[in-house]
Amino acid sequence: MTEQESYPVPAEWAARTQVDAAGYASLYGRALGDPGRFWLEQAKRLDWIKRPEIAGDWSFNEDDFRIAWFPDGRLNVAANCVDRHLKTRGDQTAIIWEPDDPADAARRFTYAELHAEMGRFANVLKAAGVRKGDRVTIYMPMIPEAAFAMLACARIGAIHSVVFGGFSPEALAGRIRDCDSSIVITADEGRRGGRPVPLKANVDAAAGHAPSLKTVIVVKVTGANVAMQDGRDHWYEDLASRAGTDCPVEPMGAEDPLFVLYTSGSTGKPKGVLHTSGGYLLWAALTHELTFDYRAPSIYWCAADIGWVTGHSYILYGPLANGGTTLMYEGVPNWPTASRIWEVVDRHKVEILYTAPTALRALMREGDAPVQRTSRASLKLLGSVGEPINPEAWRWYHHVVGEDRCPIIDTWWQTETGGTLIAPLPGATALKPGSATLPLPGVDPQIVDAVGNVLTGEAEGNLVIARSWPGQMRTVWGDHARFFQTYFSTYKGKYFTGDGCRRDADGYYWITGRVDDVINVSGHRMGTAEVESALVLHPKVAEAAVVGFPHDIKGQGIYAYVTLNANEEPSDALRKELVAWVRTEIGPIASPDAIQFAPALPKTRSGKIMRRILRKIAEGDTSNLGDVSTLADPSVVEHLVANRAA
Ligand code: 6R9
Repeated sequence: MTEQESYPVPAEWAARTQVDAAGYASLYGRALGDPGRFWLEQAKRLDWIKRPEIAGDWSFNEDDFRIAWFPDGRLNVAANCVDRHLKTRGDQTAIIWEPDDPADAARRFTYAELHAEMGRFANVLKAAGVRKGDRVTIYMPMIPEAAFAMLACARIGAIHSVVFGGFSPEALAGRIRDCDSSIVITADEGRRGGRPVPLKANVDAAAGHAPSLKTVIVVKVTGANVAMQDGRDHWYEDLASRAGTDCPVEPMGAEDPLFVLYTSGSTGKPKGVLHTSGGYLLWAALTHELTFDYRAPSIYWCAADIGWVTGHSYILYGPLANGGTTLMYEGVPNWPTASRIWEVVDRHKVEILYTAPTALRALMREGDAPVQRTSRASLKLLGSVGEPINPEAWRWYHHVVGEDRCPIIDTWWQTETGGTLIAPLPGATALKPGSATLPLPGVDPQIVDAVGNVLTGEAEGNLVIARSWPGQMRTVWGDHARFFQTYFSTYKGKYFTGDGCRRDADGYYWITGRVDDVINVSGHRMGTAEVESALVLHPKVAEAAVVGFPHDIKGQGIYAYVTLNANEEPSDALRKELVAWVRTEIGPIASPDAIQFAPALPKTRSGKIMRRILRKIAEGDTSNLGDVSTLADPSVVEHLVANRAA
């Protein structure tokens, strides 16, 4: 339906872009045509201690399975993100920090200041006994010290494992144990939406279940009175006052690990996704430049948390590798008011804003007025990441937020991919609301059916990537067999993304959601995202989540959880209206069999709807809902169970 709706590249973008449509076609062709040459050429965008002579060395086959990029190269990631800019950009702002409370002052760090802070933190870590290859767990709020700590690890060759500050002590302990880290960097408390987050207390609670933990470094943020255990806990301030700012760079192999990041536990035990140094940094830098047409020192804001891969690649590594100015925001999108994001945009003259559909839908629910009371004149480009963006949210983002002048860059990628794989380029690609559009240079997507036949032309099936790219994860920490098993055993010789996907007549890719979310109704395959998109088009609906449930005649029926806009009341009449609405939007095949009105949906702290729980409730199997501890608000589940649609 939306396939026909296309937004051409605006004239001013076509005129000033670094990569136009012909440029994209040429890059794409060269990257797949002569990858060795293309990638060695691209590698020049980094500063190498020893320049690589080998590009990719990989095989996705079981008998010679390996993934390496630039394996003979040596570099240091932190030196690439900071030191090399000192000569040309020493006085340029590297990081703008916007506090939770708008009444507090923002902070700015130039590249020279960032260099000193990173060096100081690195010396503190060294004095605490951290060596190359050691794992350092970072459990911090969104404060500049989180960035200093990550860069400090990279500088001395330690492997950081950032754990999102919203995770429970139990989840934190599991992640400390899994990578056997002996040190945690945290804060007394975090601040989000005007409320304190008891980070240090959570570390104390985790410590009992994490025997490897020997040292805790605590950054003072709120000054709350926290317990400090003698010999184990140290104030960062005290250690830093004894540390110098000069710290030599550790030369690293391109394939030495940079970080481990645990993927959100929607299914099973979280996996420690491992990324290495050279290929990852190159991919973060290249994709950040291409998808946002980024040119330093443009003010750029990725409103993710550093605890997610989006924060790693697109708050820190990509923008800094490109000599950019990156904004770090401590707070949440809707506090103190629904205008906050736009006020931050105005305050810092943000040109590029990158956020998630879930945040947009929440703000959309509050109407246009909170947006319209702000200027947003500085905005040039709007990005989206994390889930399929439903066309209604896309249009709102484009029309209300961007006033029809900012391209919407919908970036499809995963923790595993290190950076974006499928996305439009603002000066090259016509946009279609809801489509991540076309693959980036070097990315070779294929759509396969259930048994692995490659489907050509217009097609719908499972999304696989047929070749390695530099930013690909290298292993699951401590479990290489699981790495192969999870991603390379389903379709031989290919990386399986776990996502469903459709390619339209123009070759555009439309991610339909995780394939475990695909439902089969009377033999017809349907993306849950498709039904959800239809539901949220209804003027009274704020958000919807759709799952399959066993149905005697159809095989699977459609069960929809619907959150209404503020001030709307659930009723049987509205339920009927929504069923009829979906029938007209998609067709009778998509008619929901059950609609449950839900004041809120169960979401992980990164904003992903936990469908596993929704499926169980829909199936009436509520006796064992499994682990709900990673939910942002576990009480949502009780309400859903009590109000199950019959
Ligand atoms: C970066 C990130 C990965 C999963 C991925 C897919 C979904 C992310 C998307 C998208 C449609 C987009 N996803 N971006 N789906 N369009 N633009 O979110 O990583 O947390 O590992 O999640 O998120 O289902 O497989 P991660």
